[in-house]
Amino acid sequence: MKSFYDQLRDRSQKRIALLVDPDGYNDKGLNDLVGYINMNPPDLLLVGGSLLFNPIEITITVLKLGTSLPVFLFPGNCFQLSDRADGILFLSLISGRNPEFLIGNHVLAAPHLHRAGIEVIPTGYMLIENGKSTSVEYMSNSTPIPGNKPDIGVATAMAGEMLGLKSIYLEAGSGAAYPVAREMISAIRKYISLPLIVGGGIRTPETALEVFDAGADLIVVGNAIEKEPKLIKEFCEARNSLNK
Ligand code: 1GP
Repeated sequence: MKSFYDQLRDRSQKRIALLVDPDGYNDKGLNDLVGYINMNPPDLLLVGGSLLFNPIEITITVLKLGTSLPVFLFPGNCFQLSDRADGILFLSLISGRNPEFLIGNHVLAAPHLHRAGIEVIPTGYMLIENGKSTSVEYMSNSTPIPGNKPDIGVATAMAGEMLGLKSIYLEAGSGAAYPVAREMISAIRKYISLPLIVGGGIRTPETALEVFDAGADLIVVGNAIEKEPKLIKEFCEARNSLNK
């Protein structure tokens, strides 16, 4: 079977990841979500968050038992590891200058990932400023790239590709007022050949289409579906309209 990265590097297809925050769903909510996922499957399920109160294991187990989608870790720190996941977005926070999130947590995580044998996708994670402070900015103690400076975004993403990272994730922050600006996404798309992941503040299928059109290969939706799980259908229909 193809690894998820093999699928992602086929950039002829647009894809959707659903971010499932273990603190965002109760038992019933999570079971209902599984039902919606199976009716209209996204391409990937991500589990994690900047700061978690609930264990990720339960969320991962419910998603693995209830769906046939790949379940990947999207870890806010090295406490969010699990052998039960299919893989991990191994995030290096290249927009910041905090060594703990560039390499420190990775050293702690590496032996666990090696033993677990799950798929690892080395990902350059770039926080893009969007007008308000976000949890990820505070928790990572790093400064985002100014949203109106695509040149800094381009240079950072280029450096990530030159360093050998396998994908770039542009993050406006969960619950962001606006997604990453079109100018930033399209400027970066022009200069890198890696799969481009974009998340944060994507609340409607219309916005998803704009973000895809700007150059995203995979979009990540969290809050919007947490609030209204039925929206999965509309997001998937938007994706399908581009993959015909
Ligand atoms: C956050 O990019 C993800 O890490 C998703 O953000 O919750 O705003 O959709 P939202």
